[in-house]
Amino acid sequence: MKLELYHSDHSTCSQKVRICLAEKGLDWDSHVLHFSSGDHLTPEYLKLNPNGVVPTLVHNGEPVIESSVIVEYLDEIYPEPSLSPTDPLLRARLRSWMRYMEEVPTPAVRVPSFNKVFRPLRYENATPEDFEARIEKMPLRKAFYRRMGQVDGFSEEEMDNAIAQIRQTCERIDLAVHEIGGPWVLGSQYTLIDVTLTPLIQRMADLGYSHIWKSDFPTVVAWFERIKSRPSFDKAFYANTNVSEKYPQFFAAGEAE
Ligand SMILES: N[C@@H](CCC(=O)N[C@@H](CS)C(=O)NCC(=O)O)C(=O)O
Repeated sequence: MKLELYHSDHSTCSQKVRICLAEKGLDWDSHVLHFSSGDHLTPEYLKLNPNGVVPTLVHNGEPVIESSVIVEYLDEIYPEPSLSPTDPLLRARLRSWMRYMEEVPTPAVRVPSFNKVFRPLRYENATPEDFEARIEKMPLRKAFYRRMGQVDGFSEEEMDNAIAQIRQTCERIDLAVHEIGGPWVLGSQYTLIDVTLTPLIQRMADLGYSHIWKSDFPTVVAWFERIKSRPSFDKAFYANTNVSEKYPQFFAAGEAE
């Protein structure tokens, strides 16, 4: 059984898979891709992942793409320790949470991430022609990058909307942990939704937005402390996986957490 992961140190979708691999205690071969060098858009990589994004898991030579699909696949082929409930109703709740996580907080987190770090890092010094040529090569997200723009970044309205979506996510985590009694989102079992929400909350903390949950949602604060005390957290967030650490030039002193 050979597992290879094509990933990026600071990509939240890659971090979701690294946490899952760590929770399962699995060994895997690492292939780190660098977006600024276009590693994710080479013909060889596009054969593995036609979407031109990370992560991609290769299991015994077979590629599996999409971070949520990858963590579910890992949970099926390595069922112990299990990261999904057995009860059908709880399984339905897990799937609903996974859809919500993909539809709401995952795209929301990209907006402040690109405004603060990735747009200035990757595109500020490119010529407009180079920016356009790089976007044209992307199988997905052409519209996302054009909406961002090379110079202006996402609008204030998009930023406000993204922050409201993260706030709603925290409200729902708070409600779930509070009502069901925790300690995890679905109750007593730590599951794939705790795994996949972790890098999103961590990125927001890293960008300096932890006040969103610290001001109103003490249950989220306590849930995230429990998350961070699991050994899988430090394994997935090794050195330089937080953007404030890797790209300190975009942060004021004490801004990130
Ligand atoms: N739905 C995909 C999204 C993957 C994705 O967006 N990955 C980002 C990093 S988190 C990426 O590769 N971005 C490349 C780029 O922006 O050019 C998944 O969950 O695997």
